[in-house]
Amino acid sequence: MVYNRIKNILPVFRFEGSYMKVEEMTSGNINSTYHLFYRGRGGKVNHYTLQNINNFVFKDPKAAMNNITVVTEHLRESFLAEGLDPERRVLELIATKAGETLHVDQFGSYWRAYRFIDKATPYDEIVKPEHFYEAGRAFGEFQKRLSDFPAEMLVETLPDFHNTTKRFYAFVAAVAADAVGRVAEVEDEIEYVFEHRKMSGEIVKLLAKGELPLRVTHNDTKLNNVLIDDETDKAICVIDLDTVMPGCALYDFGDAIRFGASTAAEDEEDTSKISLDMDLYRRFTEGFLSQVVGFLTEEEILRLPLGVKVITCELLMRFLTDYINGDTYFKVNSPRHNLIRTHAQMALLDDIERKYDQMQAIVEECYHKELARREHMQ
Ligand code: GN1
Ligand code: MG
Repeated sequence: MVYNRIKNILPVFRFEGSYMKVEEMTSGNINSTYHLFYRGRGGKVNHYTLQNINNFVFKDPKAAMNNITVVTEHLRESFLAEGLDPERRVLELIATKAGETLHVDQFGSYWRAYRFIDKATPYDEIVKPEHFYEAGRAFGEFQKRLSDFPAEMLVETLPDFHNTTKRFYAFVAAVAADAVGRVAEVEDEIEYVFEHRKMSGEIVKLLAKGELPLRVTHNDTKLNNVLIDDETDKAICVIDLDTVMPGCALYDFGDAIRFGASTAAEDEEDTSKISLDMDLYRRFTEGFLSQVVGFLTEEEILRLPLGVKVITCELLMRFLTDYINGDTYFKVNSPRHNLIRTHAQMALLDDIERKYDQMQAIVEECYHKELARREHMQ
């Protein structure tokens, strides 16, 4: 039972009221997340999020928590400076009774808690197209609010997270090791990765040459990492802040499109259902550009479509690497899950390549519209 997994952890945190129930939230691929309900004063229900941090992935959970603390403080201040209430806009950590943001249990497992933002939904897929404009606006705004954040205050919790060149080498090493004997059955997929090798390293090269800048970015911009208010249908809060680190704006744009503008789930088995929805692509682009024009360089903006291609290839490599390694990183619901995810990314990447010129044209068009809109406002 879910309750048994967390019952010893509950008394550790400063949750207010009496425990009512717990629901497991299943959409994340890394951490385990629980929604807690407490009966507070006057019968009011207090909601909390409790998370078990995957410390196979996050080797230094303390550093990750320190990053989250300073980033959420910065965001809170930035909202307050504009007279906006941060309560539903920024994640708020709940401390332990000892005053810590992190609890280590008797098994050496790491736990943290947030105030749960209720009446808002992290969607796994698009149900209303306007939500995707909102997601674009929210992720763009997130980068904008962190554009004056001192990056040196952040520890790189997952070094080289989007370094696709190193991801490629890790993939090659996995193939060479063939730890669980799966290589023979994925020869075509391996060849596909080799065919895309050059393209996958393009952003890394541009960063190294200084043609793209490093910025503080979210690095995991899946649609379900932004909360949409149930009443207003507006994006209110960007969540899942473990990967906030110095990164590249193109990856945040790219990963959001990869996940949210695909016509099917990241693990859809029927690849004939998978394509890039250009209406959704345009909506996200409009939302994103409504925020980032002004602080991203023109070069970054015009190169945003490259982020979509590269990040889709990155995830393809990561899923395939994990399949070859015997599913040690991502949560899987069957032994084929990572292979299914790999095939889905291959189908999506094929479609992205077919539509690439169109994607580029849309970014240019939206950029010029946004510039014109701003000029008009002055
Ligand atoms: C993981 O935990 P979740 O589901 O938000 C992963 C992302 C991948 C994503 C693929 C720390 O994110 O990088 O894009 O799965 N997070 C980490 O679904 O590796
Ligand atoms: Mg995550």
